[in-house]
Amino acid sequence: MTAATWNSRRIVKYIVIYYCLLFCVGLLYRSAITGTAFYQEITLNDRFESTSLDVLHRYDSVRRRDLLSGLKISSSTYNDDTVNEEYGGLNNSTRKENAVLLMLVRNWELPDALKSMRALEDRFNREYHYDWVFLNDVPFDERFIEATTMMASGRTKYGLIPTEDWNKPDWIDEELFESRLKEMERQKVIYGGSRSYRNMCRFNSGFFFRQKILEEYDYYFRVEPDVEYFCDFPYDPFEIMRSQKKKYGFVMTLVEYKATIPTLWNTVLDYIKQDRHRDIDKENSLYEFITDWDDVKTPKSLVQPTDNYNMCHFWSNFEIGDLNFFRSDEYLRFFDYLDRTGGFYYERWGDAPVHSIAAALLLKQDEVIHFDEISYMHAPYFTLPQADYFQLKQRCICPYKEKNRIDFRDISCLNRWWKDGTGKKFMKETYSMGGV
Ligand SMILES: Nc1nc2c(ncn2[C@@H]2O[C@H](COP(=O)(O)OP(=O)(O)OP(=O)(O)O)[C@@H](O)[C@H]2O)c(=O)[nH]1
Ligand SMILES: [Mg+2]
Repeated sequence: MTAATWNSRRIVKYIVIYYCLLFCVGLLYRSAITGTAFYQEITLNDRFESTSLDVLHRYDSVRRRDLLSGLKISSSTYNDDTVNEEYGGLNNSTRKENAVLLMLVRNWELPDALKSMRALEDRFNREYHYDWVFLNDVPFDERFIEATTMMASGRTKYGLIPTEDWNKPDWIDEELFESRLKEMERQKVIYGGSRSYRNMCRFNSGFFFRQKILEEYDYYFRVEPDVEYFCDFPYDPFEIMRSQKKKYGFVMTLVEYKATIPTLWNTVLDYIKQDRHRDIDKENSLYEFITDWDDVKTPKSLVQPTDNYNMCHFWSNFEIGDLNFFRSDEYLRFFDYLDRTGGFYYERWGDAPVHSIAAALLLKQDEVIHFDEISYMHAPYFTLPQADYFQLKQRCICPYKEKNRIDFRDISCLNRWWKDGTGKKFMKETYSMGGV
């Protein structure tokens, strides 16, 4: 054997040994990793299980599962009882208050109406079975009735709004109205050129509570199509309204577009003047909440103080109210005075500022409630309980970006509510001691 052959054999041998070693080290490394992973998996599983067991019954009392009486009909289920006509409905009801879930809606909004219903049923009503009332300015079609009935856990009723409660009154000057519509459209005021939107706002301001179908109820919860409730309700808000003698409840408060209500406040001031303290008691009402200009994190630049209304209002697409407040002579007098000016048509007064100003003038401070613990989304804004503890306890799922959470945005009036309403005691104390 030549020296060269011997050398090359040796090289081959070393290479083989090198790769064998590499393979063995690889094997050892892999089993070490999987061993650790396996070990980690076991301990993690244990930890998950014990955490899960730990919380399993922690919130039983607040989740009120004990009140669940059977499956609601809108659930996907194999339970034969759900097709039994005796099943569900009022016989099985745990509802306690004389209250109704109320939706003004158009037939073509059915998918969005179902979306809102599904969320409210799942998060609240499936445990209470409150009635649903649907209102429309044209008759509901069969599909709408069928699908909403199946989605509801309580009774469903459908009301056709009389034309005199919906349409523009005869005394509105047609020419003036036309020119205002065009002008507001040109100025790109939101819904500025819409006739039906004006009918809707006037109806929601002065006529919804007069509908025959609502006569039997004391409280209503307004629901719009395409809204969301993404945490469990921690209580029955109707029960809170009755037991705490509340007349108006809200979740969001923000500033209104000035362009939609240029003369509303002056009209309100005229009303206050002629009222001569009959209905309005500025001291004990929420007058301060809507006229206060202190800088409580709502930059003044957002709203020009051309008059002393600070534009704060409760966002009425969510509202829980006492129907008897709206039926009262005080409210009717207020609404009629505004209505006679034609502002619902010549401008585009929304039901939100109208309800809010009425509540602020005619109710006592503690008759309005901020439902702090209820989550809600109406595009583009949402709100949800602040504390992480409540978000967990109420099983919140919030898919939205924090920037659209209204409460701490510049346009929110929540800070003002905390100061001037029945909000946070510390805000009142801080301001009464001379500011922050
Ligand atoms: N029956 C009926 N309902 C209407 C009409 N216009 C609006 N509504 C309902 O009135 C409520 C308010 O209307 P929206 O279109 O949601 O008005 P908004 O909340 O100010 O604006 P967006 O939700 O941003 O469009 C909703 O429940 C609508 O379904 C209408 O012409 N007829
Ligand atoms: Mg809406």
